[in-house]
Amino acid sequence: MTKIALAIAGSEASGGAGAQTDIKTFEQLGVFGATSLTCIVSFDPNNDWGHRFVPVDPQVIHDQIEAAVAVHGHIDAVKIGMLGTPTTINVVAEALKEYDFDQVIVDPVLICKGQEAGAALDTDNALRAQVMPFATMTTPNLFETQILSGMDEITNVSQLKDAAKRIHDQGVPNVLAKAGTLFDTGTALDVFYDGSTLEHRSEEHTSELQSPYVFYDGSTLEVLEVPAIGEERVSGAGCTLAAAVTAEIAKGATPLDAARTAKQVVVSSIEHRMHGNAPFDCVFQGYYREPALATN
Ligand code: PXL
Repeated sequence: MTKIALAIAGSEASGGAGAQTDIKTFEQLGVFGATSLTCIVSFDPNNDWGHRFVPVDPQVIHDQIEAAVAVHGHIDAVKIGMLGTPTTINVVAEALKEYDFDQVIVDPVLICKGQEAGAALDTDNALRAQVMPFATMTTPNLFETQILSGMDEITNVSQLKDAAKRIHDQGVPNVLAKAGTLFDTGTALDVFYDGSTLEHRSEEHTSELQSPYVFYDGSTLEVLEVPAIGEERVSGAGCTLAAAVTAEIAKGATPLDAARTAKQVVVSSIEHRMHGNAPFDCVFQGYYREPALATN
């Protein structure tokens, strides 16, 4: 039976990020997508592509979640994307309590280009206190990982592992902490941690970069790495990753397998990115094929 994922996320008009990206990613992975829009973002071409941000009325956010649940009866996994304001976080947290979803993947979008850093602090505190307790998995980028873990700096894999553990210890069962390309390793590098004890696999950081590979250091952490593509950061890569994780978990994948697949989806989305007039490109998920389908 077709699985259903609900994105509680912001609209981003260009289609390169936010809820639009979420639904496209769900669809590409064979999962039916529903949405509750939390805010409307439109980049401003006359102001350095800054974000024009309009929050959606809290009651309307609730109504959308109510409608999606009522229509489908059961939601297999929920993805939380950009919430934007403490008021929005409040209503979403209430809904998470009310509907008690089995799987809640939180992409803790703290700050977007064009948003005030001061506003991010309120959002950060509210997100951590009210939404994180419902997360079964979270996918913070490096900045968000630093904020959530409370660490002063994260400049290498060992610190990233430490940060992932700290976020896990705050109560999130599965953590995918993303450095992406920011460690200048020539790879996109993320750390997965679920607190479980896995069997020992390898002492060494082997360098098999054609597919995500497992680096296992005798503890319970896995480093997932794929080759970096291009020099520029591409809009929507983080949304795509979290949405792909959500779709895979909706289909019953383990969080670690979901993370591995999601990295491949992001690779394909970046390879097939859209070039336009903005100084950033937009990911496109439309060319990704699940391995089983790709051979047909
Ligand atoms: O990529 C983060 C993000 C998430 N959600 C919305 C956005 C953005 C970045 O632009 O606009 C709605």
